[in-house]
Amino acid sequence: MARLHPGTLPSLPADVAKPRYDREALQAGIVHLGVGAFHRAHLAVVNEAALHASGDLRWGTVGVSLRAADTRDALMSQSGLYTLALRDAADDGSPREALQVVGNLLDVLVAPEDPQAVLERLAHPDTRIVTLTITEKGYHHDPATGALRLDDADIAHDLAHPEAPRTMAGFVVHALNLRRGCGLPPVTLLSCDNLPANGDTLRGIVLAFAQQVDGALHGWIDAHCSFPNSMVDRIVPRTTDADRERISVRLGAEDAWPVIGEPFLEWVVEDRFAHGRPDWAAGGARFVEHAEPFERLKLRMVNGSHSALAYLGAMAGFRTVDSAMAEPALRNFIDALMREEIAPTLPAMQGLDLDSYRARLLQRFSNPALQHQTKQIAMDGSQKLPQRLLGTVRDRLAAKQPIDRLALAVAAWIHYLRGADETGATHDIQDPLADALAQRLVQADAAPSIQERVAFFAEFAPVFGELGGEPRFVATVARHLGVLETHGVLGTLAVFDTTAGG
Ligand code: CS2
Repeated sequence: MARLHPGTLPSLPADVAKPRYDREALQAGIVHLGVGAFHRAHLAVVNEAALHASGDLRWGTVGVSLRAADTRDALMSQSGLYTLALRDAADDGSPREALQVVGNLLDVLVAPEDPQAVLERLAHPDTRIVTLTITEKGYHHDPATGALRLDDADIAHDLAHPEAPRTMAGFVVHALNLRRGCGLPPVTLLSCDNLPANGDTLRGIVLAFAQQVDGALHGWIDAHCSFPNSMVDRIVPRTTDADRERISVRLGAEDAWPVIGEPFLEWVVEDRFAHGRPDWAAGGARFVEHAEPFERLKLRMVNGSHSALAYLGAMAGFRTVDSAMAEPALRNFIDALMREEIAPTLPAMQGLDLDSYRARLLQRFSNPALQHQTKQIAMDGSQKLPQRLLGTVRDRLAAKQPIDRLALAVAAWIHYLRGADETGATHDIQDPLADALAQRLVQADAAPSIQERVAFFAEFAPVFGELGGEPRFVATVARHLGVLETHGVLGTLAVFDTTAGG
């Protein structure tokens, strides 16, 4: 079978969408850091629609992998082309998928192989926007406070090696220094990661790094670059070999690196761009003055309940999100978590009906065609819990409202950190703070009671901040962890309403 390539585009089946603009004439106005599946199933697809709608060919993308070479190796043999497969179930329950070949990714650079090339691309006169999906841990920040960790070894390395950085902060700041030195215009830095006030967080990190490099550079970035906040939403499970095979058969050409997503997509972006932007509204993006309420809504409802479902589901032995959702006790718990504990913390928003938002979310989580692994969502919990669950806990504690369901979700994370589910199957703890967390758990085990164990664990400030000192939080998590350890997930949910009260 021939490889997917510009030459194979004309012979693709008629029901596969493909680029309709002049790819050869496309310039690279966007540099995307973290060119993983999410970027290719979300931002790049909206950008593709903008190219189709506007014909403005300044907005091609150069992707950067900050770690591995696999995406570059697969995609450059396809001249950057790849397939997006949007999957859900038809009315009779059978999986269906719509295919689109996306063309605006022009090149992929692998930062560890050639950091200089990445710096040059960021400092290129054509570059106007730098978008980021580098996941929470790519920011090298303290998850509880959002501040850059200047004691981090990679950050220290990047401060000392402007010519060969390793981290996002190092690349961005040293490249901005080059731009400033050459008298080039500033850029927009657009974080599309699941962080609260992601633009403000990115700005704080970039400025903190710049301050260490040069006070005048700090001032230039502060005055000229923009950092819009944005909310992104689309469920994108990891692509499997079965996906690759099925998609290649339908294309009649081999695609080694397709991406899978749900049909649903949202992107809400603050309209503050330092040097122009594509017509992303044509691809479904919504431009607003303040994205923070949308981010809060999404992080708490979508990601908070996703993480709760992932830890509870994985511990009960459910491999996928939809199989966990098919268990009535779990589905009812997630529904009640959103309805009773998360939704009441959200400010009213014009045009938003929280009940339909929740109902649609339950449906999205139940999509059987995605096969989204609970363990994929369970990773990096230390980086995710603060904005997904703990902010909601803080708000409810302050309002003297019950936190039982949120506390059970936190307890499920601690339960998961044991490294084995309730069927006895073991799992690795993938988390940048895995070692520190494991050490905490071992030390906590020496405490005489579960209450004291949780109290000691919750003193872990990078995740819990000051929450570890809140007696009601500690007591409620401890009570639910005790029940989880004795009765398991389904046993806990069966008696949940009788053990609640915190
Ligand atoms: C998920 C998110 O892996 C995870 O942690 O919760 O990737 C989630 O699927 C997206 O944020 C949905 O927009």
